[in-house]
Amino acid sequence: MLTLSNHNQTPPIVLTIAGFDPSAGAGVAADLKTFSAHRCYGIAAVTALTVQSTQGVKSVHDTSAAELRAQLDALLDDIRIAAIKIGMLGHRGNAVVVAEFLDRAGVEHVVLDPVMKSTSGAADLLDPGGIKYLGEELLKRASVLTPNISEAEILSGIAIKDYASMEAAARKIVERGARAVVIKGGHMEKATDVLFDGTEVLRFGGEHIKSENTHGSGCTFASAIAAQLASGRPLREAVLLAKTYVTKAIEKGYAIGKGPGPLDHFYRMSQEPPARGVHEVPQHGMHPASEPTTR
Ligand code: PXL
Repeated sequence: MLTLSNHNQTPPIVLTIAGFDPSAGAGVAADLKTFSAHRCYGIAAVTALTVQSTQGVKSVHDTSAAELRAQLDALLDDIRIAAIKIGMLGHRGNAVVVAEFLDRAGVEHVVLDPVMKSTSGAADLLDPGGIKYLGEELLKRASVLTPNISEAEILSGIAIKDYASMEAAARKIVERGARAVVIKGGHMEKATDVLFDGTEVLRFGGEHIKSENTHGSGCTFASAIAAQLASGRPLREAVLLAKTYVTKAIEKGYAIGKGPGPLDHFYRMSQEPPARGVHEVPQHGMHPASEPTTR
């Protein structure tokens, strides 16, 4: 008989508050895969159902503020959350619910990815009232914000053309109340990210990878930072490790449909060959579930 142990260690639990992408490249699905890849347990509250394939977002159906609040409260009542990642919110009502939730939850690590539009630019993933609220209220409740260039321009009011203006925008976003910000330079020439933690500006250089399969890179980066913070790493180290992870996952991304494919969130699993015997025919004495079924 198999005896289950109640003494298995629970990993850090990370909550994503984001939209659902049925093609599983971005949003909640990317976040949960990222948490798993970092040996964290992921839970999710869904802010919107998007209808999309690899070919783009076709429509967006926001969760109501009351339904989002109910999801969050049910989780908070039950589970100890080590870190929170916030992505697509959809509308102002959801942004307000999340701010109130953060005040109640008292979770130390909060990564806010201020998602506004889909990368193709075709779909609005946050309404104008939500953008205003995020910039005035929600950002004050986050440990770190992870805007891309155009989101950083909107949040700072500064046009970004080079590293000097990127740094100025980072400083402005902290001045507006964020504790820290990392502006993603993925669309700049050298893919350099700029981190300002209120004390020091740090640049994280990167290789610009020529890849079609980049859908969900932003979600993955923010989620990797959340997982690293949940695992006890300080912010600078968490950002550096997340950048390394997302770069490699992009490099290993693959096509699944007609449009841009997802990242390989589990590239680390294929780095080492499986132990001998793992994939062989079950032998006597193995767990009954691994016995072949005969039909
Ligand atoms: O990458 C931004 C993003 C976030 N969340 C969801 C999305 C997208 C882009 O398509 O669909 C659910």
